[in-house]
Amino acid sequence: YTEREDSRTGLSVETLKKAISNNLFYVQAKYPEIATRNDYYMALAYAVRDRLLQRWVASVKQYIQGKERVVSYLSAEYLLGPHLANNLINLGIYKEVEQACEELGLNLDWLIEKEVEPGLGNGGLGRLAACYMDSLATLEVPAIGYGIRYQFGIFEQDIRDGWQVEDTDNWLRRGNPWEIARRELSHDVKLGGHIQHYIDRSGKFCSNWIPELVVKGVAYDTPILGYKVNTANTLRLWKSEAPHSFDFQSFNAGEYNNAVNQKIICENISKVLYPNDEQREGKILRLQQQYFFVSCSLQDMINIHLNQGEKIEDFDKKFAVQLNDTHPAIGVVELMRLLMDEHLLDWDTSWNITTKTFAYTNHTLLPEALETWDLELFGSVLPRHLELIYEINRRFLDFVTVRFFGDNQKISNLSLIGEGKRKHVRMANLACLGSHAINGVAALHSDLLKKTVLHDWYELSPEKFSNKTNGVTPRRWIVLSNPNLTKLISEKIGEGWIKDLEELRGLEKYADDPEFQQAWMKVKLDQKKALAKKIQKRLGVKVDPESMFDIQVKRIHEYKRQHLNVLHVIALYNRIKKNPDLEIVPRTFIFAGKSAPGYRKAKLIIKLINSVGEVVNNDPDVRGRLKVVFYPNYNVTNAQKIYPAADLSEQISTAGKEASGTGNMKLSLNGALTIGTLDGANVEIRECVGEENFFLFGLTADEVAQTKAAGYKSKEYYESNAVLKEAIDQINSGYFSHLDVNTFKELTDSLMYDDQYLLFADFQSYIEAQEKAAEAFKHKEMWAKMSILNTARMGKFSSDRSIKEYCDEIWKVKSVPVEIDS
Ligand code: 26V
Repeated sequence: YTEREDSRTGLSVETLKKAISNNLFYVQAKYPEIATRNDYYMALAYAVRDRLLQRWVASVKQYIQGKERVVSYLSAEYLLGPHLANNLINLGIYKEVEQACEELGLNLDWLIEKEVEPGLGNGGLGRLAACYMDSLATLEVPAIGYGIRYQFGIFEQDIRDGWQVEDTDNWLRRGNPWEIARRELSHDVKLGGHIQHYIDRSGKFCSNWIPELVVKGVAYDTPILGYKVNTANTLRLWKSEAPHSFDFQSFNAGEYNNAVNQKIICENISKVLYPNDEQREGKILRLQQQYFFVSCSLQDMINIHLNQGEKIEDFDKKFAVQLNDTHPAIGVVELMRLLMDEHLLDWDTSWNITTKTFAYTNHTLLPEALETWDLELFGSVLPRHLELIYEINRRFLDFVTVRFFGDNQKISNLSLIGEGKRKHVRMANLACLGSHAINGVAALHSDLLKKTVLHDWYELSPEKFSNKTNGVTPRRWIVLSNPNLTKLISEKIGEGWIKDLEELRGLEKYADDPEFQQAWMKVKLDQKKALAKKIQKRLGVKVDPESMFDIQVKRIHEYKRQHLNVLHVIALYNRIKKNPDLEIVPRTFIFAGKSAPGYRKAKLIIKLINSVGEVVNNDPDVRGRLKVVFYPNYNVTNAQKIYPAADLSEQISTAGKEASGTGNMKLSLNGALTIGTLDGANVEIRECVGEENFFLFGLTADEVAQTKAAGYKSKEYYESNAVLKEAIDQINSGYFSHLDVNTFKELTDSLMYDDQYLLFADFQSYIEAQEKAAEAFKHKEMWAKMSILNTARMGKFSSDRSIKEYCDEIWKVKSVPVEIDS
């Protein structure tokens, strides 16, 4: 051991103690008597960071020397969750740090809870990116994640008078010990302006983009460590700034205000995350964000490649670039521009490199979420790219016209430019054309892509299509969030499952063992007690840990049908009201999730949940047998506390609408049973855990389509189902809204006269499945067995499995173990 290694890399309790104390003094400039909780958090975080840096530098060094292909994951969102505890687990020093803290008179949990999580994503898509970064590092695959360092992440949700209220997420206000600002590493990004065309001396046709504005992107790196390996990959997020040069120009011209304005415009680009998932907003700033981070990232990759002494022609051999939905799809055109305008390659060479580089993952079938940009707006931000898109499209349509001669509908469907009221650029078409591989995120979703939104692309190039079912990282979603379950599992089958989740199958043989069942249910009960405590503290609602914890946590959206769940609550409540002595399985309904700020019906659903809760929770006839809780500000931190406490997992979207879902996986892994439709990954979860361990209900995706085609009238279901009718009438009567009959009108009207997500059609089937769940819950041994089997059979849904499939089938990359020289 050298001295440096000892104090900054050593992993013994003694060394860790010394490191924390040193950091308190030398980083925070404090001594114990005056140190705050945050000072101690920072002191510990920097001690952990030192240990990360050792691995990170070794990883970067190894990659620079090597010739291996690197994965470049382009995503506008990363929903990482808090770093500290995760890094302790992946470093394998949780116990040591716990003890070091104790000996310093500190409580580790208390410090862990101090961390403000980076909420740089909306929901499933951003969280998937985070799980994939974890798995890439754990599988020792060289990878860089590229994205945006939003100054403000997803808003914080508060509930006032039952309504969602948004507050800005100022996550950086106390500093961020997990990032390394690379001030020296930046790229310029042009925006707006016009194009000059000229012919150079050799007779070559050339373009010169004269921008209206140049923005500088500065790299901020966060090391992402794998589980008990030396690999630490890089998450490189770009912050937008004004370039150093221009304020001088304006100053000289005496245009002070102009200079300040320009600076603000530049800084605005990475200021805030757009909070609408699954809802398009044609905002110029959003397009600028997308182009900004994609251009920085591609310039960065080209730099890395050329700095290794490689030829630009070999770019696709160095990088496999994955487009996380269409948000970074402009990268297809940007790479063409960089190769042709900056590196002077010809068209065919450039196009060949581009299509070998990119692959595209689609994350939604909802037509309102498919990104398009108004052509005029697009041209005003990216004039050169619009030219290139015209040329890409011209060549493509020439080809397609021959291939599908006479089928004008198909040809116009495939065009990169959509006509209609206003012309628009279609980002999904651009992503498909510019990629060699296209995938959906669950078997059903990938299938539906081929049949519906991407049907014409499938007919054109069927060989590009595949499925990559999503997965989640067991490190964060079991080891970190459910330590008691982790301990119980490892006592039985060892620790191998943490890196090879299929090993959970070893639990199957204990599913009937009464002792194991009891231990299993004890862990569950303890988690429920912990959550009940939080609920009491946060909301002042007392819930019974022995009751069934019936949980629906996810973004609030009509297609996810939180209001169907509410209708079930009302049905149970009315049953009790009619017969207060009824034997009923006590339930605690827990909801959590954010609504897009401008999505009125989703906000009304939140209000409805809270209004029904207010009535049900306080009605003496209910005698506490039903409780309804809306847990505010659903984020990674809160999710980690909620999943382990779930008995029943609500996965009740309209079949054909949820691309995959990943909360469904986390809940089932933590021993919850699922009540769900045949949608997204539910289909595969049910196949794995066994149909007898899954409460299925509702129309299939095919039946949904048929029902709609046959002229679905929701009102008919309302007329013929007394329980449903009573619930809706009751909402409309003002029963849950202090007699105001208008509060929920927009919501109930849309159900009665439109109901595009078929709540009414699925209502009866849902109620029956809920009855089966209640019946099963009464039989404690049976429930325990089903719960154990759920966990035991969920091995497939590790993100390690997903990432292996991407590596083998799409990216063609291998693992590169990292050596640490000591
Ligand atoms: C779309 C937009 C539109 C413009 C404004 C900002 C914004 C942000 C995100 C999105 C895409 C949402 C798509 C998404 O999150 N899909 C989810 O992806 C999960 C991971 O594959 C999957 O499990 C969920 O089923 C799917 O809804």
